[in-house]
Amino acid sequence: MERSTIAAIATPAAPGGIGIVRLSGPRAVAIALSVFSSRPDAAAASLSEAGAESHRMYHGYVFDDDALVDEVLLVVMRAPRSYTGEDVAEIHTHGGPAVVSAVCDLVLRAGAEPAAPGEFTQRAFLNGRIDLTQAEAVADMIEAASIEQVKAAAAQVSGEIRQAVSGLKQSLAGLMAEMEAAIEFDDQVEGSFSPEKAACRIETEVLPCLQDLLDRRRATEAGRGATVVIAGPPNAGKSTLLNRLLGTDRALVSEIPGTTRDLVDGRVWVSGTPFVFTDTAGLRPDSGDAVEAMGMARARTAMDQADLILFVVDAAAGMGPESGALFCEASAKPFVVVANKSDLPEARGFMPPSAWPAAPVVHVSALHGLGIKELKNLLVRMVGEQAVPASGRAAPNPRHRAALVACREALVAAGAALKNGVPADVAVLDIRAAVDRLNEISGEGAGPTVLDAIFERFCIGK
Ligand SMILES: Nc1nc2c(ncn2[C@@H]2O[C@H](COP(=O)(O)OP(=O)(O)O)[C@@H](O)[C@H]2O)c(=O)[nH]1
Ligand SMILES: [Mg+2]
Repeated sequence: MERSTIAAIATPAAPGGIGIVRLSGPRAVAIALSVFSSRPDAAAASLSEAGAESHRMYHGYVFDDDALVDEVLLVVMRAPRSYTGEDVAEIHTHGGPAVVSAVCDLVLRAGAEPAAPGEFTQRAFLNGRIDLTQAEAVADMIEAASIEQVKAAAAQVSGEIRQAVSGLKQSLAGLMAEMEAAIEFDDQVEGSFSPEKAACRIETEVLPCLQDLLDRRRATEAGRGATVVIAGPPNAGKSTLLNRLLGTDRALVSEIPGTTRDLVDGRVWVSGTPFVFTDTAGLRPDSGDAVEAMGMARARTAMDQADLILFVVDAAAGMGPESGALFCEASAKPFVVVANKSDLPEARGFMPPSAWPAAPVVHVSALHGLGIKELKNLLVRMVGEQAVPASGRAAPNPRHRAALVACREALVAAGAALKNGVPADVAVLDIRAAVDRLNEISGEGAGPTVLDAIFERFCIGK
C-alpha cells in the first residue's frame, strides 16, 4: 500500500525568525512545488519535480492562486536520505503564525494530509531509519532542560542504546542457534553443546552487559537541576536576590521586615542547568505575627526539601546571635553564605562568625548586581558535583528499564535451567523470552498500542 503524503507546521505556533512547513511522502515534492514559484511574478510552478535537486535550497515564493503569500526557501530531501526515509520537502516561511498556517493550509489543499503528532518520526521508525529507542530520544531531546540531558539524548539518537541492545541480542541469537541445533540433531552432534558452558556464557558475557546498561542513570534523573532555597533573617535582601537571579521583578521588596510570607519561586537556566529559586519569609526567633509565623513554617519546609540553601545575611548589619541559630538549622543541607549589601562600606571585610561550620562565602550586592555571576558559577559547580555524572551517555528510560529487568529475569531462569539439567528445548524458551523483551526495546514487532503511547508524546510536526 502506498503511504500518504503528510504535512504539518514543524515550528512552534509563535512569532519567530522562520516557520517551517514540512511534507513527507511520495508526493511531498510535487505538492510543495505546486504552491511554489521561483519567480516573484508568477504563480506558475517554475521548478520541475525532476529539476528539484535533493539537499539543495531554492529561493522562491508561495502563491495562493495569483496572490503572493510569502517569500520562502524550499528544501527537497529525497528518499532515503531524509528524516523520515521518504521524500521530504520543507518550505521555510517568515516566522509568523498566520503566514506559516497559510502555507500549511495551501499544501493541505494541494493534497497533503495533516500529520498526526510524531508522525514524521514514526515514519522514520516504520521505514527502518531509526529504532524505537532513537525515536524516543528525539522526544527526549525536545524536552531536554539541561545540557546533560541534551548530550544523553544525542547519544541515544545516534544509536547508543540501539547498539547495546543489538549486541545483547546477537549474543543470545548465537546461543539460541547452538541450542536449537542441539535439539534438532540430538544424537548426531553429541557433546558439541554444553549446558554448563551455555549457562556460563549467560552469566559472564550477557548478564554483565545487561547490568551495565541498567546501571546507567538518566540525565533526566540525575541532572534535573536544583531547587535552591533563599533563606535568612528578615531584610537581608532575599527577595532582591531572587529578583536578581531570575532577572525579573518577581518578589516584593521593601525595607519593612516580614514583607515576604508566601514562597515565591521562579525557574531559570544557568549555564545550561535548570534551577528553581525559592524566596522565603525571613526567619526570626519570634515575630508574634500569626501570618508571618505561617510564612516561616513554609520557609522551613522549603529548606527541608531544598537541594541547596542560599543563606543570605546583611553583611553591613553584621550577624546577631539569633542568625547563628538560624544558620545551624540551614547547615544540614549544602549551603552557601551570601554576604549581601557589599555595596555598603560597612559590609567591607564581613566574615561569618568563626563558630559557623565552613561554607563557601560569596559577597554580593543583590541591589546592584555585584558578585551575582560568581554566585551563579558556584551554584552550577555545586549542583554539578551533586549530580551523578551522566557524562553524555545514553541511559535506559523507564520503558527500557522494565524490559531489561524482565530480560534479566528470563536469563537468570535460563541459566538455572541449563545448570539443573533441564532439557535444551525447554531452557531455550527462557532465552527466547529474553530476546522478546529486547525486541520490545528496539520496537521490533511492537504493537500499535506501544507505538501510540510513544508517539503520543510528540508534538505535531516532529
Ligand atoms: N544597599 C543595599 N540594599 C539592599 C541590597 N539588597 C537589598 N537591599 C535592601 O534591603 C531591603 C530589604 O530587601 P528585601 O529584598 O525585601 O529583603 P528580604 O526581607 O530579605 O526579602 C530593601 O530596602 C532592599 O532595597 C543590597 O545589595 N544593597
Ligand atoms: Mg522578602
